[in-house]
Amino acid sequence: MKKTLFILSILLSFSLAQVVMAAKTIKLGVVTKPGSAQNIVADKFKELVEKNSNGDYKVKIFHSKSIGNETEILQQIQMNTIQVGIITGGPYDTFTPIVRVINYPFLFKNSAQADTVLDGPLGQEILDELENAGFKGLSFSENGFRNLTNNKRAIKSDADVKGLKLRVMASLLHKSIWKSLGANPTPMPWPIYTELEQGVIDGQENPLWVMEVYKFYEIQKYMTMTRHVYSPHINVASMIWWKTLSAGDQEMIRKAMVDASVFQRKDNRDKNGARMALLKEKGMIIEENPDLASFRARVSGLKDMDLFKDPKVQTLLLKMLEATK
Ligand code: EAX
Repeated sequence: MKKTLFILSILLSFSLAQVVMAAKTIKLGVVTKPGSAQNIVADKFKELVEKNSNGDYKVKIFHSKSIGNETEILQQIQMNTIQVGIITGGPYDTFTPIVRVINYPFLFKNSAQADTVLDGPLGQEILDELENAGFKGLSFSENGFRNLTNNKRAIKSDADVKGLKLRVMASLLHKSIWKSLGANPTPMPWPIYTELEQGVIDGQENPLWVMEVYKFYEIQKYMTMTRHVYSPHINVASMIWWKTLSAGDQEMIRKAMVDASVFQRKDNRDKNGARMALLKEKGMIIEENPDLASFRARVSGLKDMDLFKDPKVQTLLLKMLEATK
């Protein structure tokens, strides 16, 4: 009897320990592959959380679409099967329409302005708003300013865009931007190498690091520095999970994500010079000074579209436009 009790108690404490350990594993989802902007944030976050919690928490990173595309990762975060995500701004569009505001074309003039606005009260309004969709908004890191690449022709002004088959993110705003510019946009989840290679689409738009890390220089001849949208990542936690954490753990985790974001933004920007050099060396034909006024003129009506009709969204957009004048 004593022996049975002894064995039982050992078994019990073992399984209890497992429950405790399992509860402390943070599953983190990104759609992109190691070396990508999202993964650099994820790696830093993992390092900081594991260090600052003295090993209480482990972060397990799921990348390269191993748990689905960005929309699917967001759905899993809502259900708390995944706790944390580093997700591009675009796909939030259907979950929390107010996020559209930061993807507005030609909104931010430069990185410093994007930091000031997103780290300030307007960025906080967006993070807070995410709670209504089941996400605890933690911070913004960056994909960066998006540029157009294609395989058809050099693009200098809006007229050259006409009829291009372009892949866009799962975002109604992104689709509307490219429709307004005369392209033929098709929403597709990431990644898109095969579609570009096979000519299902003529082009795509993304920040410089993507052309390097995903080797788009192998399959895209032309790039135009349009910088049409500043594309942040919005880093979130599952609201269901968040509510179970102590205030101390919440703050440790939030701070780790903020620090990882600040680290990654600088890292990304520091590398852009070398990336341009690499892409030229690989033979891409790069238009560095396109006629951006012609692009701007085409998208200027977007703020009056249905996408921004909701009074809350409209109000924030106007504040954003004012703050970035
Ligand atoms: O970072 O889907 C996209 O175009 C995103 O920019 C993607 O996450 C690459």
